[in-house]
Amino acid sequence: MPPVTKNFTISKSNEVFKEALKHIPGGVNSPVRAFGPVGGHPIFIQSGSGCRIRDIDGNEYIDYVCSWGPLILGHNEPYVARQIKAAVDKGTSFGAPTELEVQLAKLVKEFMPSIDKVRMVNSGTEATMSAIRLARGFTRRDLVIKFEGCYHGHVDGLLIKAGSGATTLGVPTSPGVPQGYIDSTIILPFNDSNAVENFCRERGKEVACIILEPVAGNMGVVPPKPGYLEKLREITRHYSIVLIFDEVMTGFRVSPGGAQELYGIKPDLTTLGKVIGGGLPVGAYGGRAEIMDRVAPVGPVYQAGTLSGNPVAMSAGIATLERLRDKNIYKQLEKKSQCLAEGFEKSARDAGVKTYHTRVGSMLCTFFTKDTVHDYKTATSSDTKRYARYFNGMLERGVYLAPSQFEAAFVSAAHNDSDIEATIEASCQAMKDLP
Ligand code: KE4
Repeated sequence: MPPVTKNFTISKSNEVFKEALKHIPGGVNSPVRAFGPVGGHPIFIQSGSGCRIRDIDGNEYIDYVCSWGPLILGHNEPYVARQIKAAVDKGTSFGAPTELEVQLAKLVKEFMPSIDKVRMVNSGTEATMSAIRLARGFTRRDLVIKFEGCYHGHVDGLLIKAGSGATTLGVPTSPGVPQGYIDSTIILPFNDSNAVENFCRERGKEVACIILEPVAGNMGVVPPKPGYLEKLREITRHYSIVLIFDEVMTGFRVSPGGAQELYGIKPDLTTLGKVIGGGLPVGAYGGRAEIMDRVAPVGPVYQAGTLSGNPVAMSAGIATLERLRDKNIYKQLEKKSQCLAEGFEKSARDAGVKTYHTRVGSMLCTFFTKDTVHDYKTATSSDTKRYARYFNGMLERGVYLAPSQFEAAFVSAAHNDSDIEATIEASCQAMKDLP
């Protein structure tokens, strides 16, 4: 790994960014890509292959964003790419069912036995929005409990004390959310089952669902405390509240069967995204047949989508999950992710930088704080300016991390040992360079 890429320049990216600003709000199609919080401008990517991406200035980076999680197999994985191309040759969309949708549905059920039936949509946001409407329709209750710092996409009722870009940009509760939504969304601290118990003791019978990221990945990575998920399952059973695991990020990521497999908890509904589409736009929600059979056309809860189950996107998802049947992939991911996390931790310690490190499977985070991080309050105690300097130090050394302290780094099957070593070396130098 070169100490710092000598002629590191992003002049072409800056030029295109200026042009983009004229046509697209903030020059980006998703705020968290904007680089604002890390003090720069977004770099425009030309191509990706394996674990590396190249920008339009010709700089190459080892990529730990991996499209924010979908690319667990890496960029342009040959089998996935072949299947996408073959699907395109047969036509891109029919607005009618194809066998591919049935194939992907069966694969999802194979990985996640808690899912009796599953509906494909086009994003994680659509999945969580639909799951909440379904939970409300099924229980005929209005209240939704979510947790501070968890992010479930830009659903009106959930953009309250939300994580990811909402926190990064300092607007965890978005303007434009009607008071009615705010009143029916109860925000509680993550990892605090007493808070849930106390609320439900008073109003449990009004609560339609509890939705959470079983491993929070949008305030940085914050694992559930031992017993936390079990307690939520117990409380939701007691009050007949629908328990929704938002596994858009953790699904097929922290283990083949996601967090529900890793922690042995069976939610009532699961929302999925990212990996399920293998880099193409796919979301899904699924769970107990008794609940899912309330979805139109078989039930009254309406949800629809022009491109839901799109054959090209289905092909990408099927190819990805077929490859993920090889459990050795997860063994390798665990080994490489552990090595990387230990390397990050050592690089900070050797440089005398106060950090706190978390990891679940191949999603990990370095918090620039001396606190132990277990919820939104401790996560946001991090020094985001220090993270920004570290981010840029890594970028100039050819390592592409999330341009926000409140995101996860993802390892893919395409990262090999030398990539991990090079990343750790870059981290040692970037940490030493921190003022
Ligand atoms: P999408 O609508 O972006 O496909 O999924 C929304 C979503 C739902 N649930 C969880 C747990 C999620 O992490 C997400 C989206 N994650 C962010 C990154 N933390 C997507 C990146 C972005 O917003 O550009």
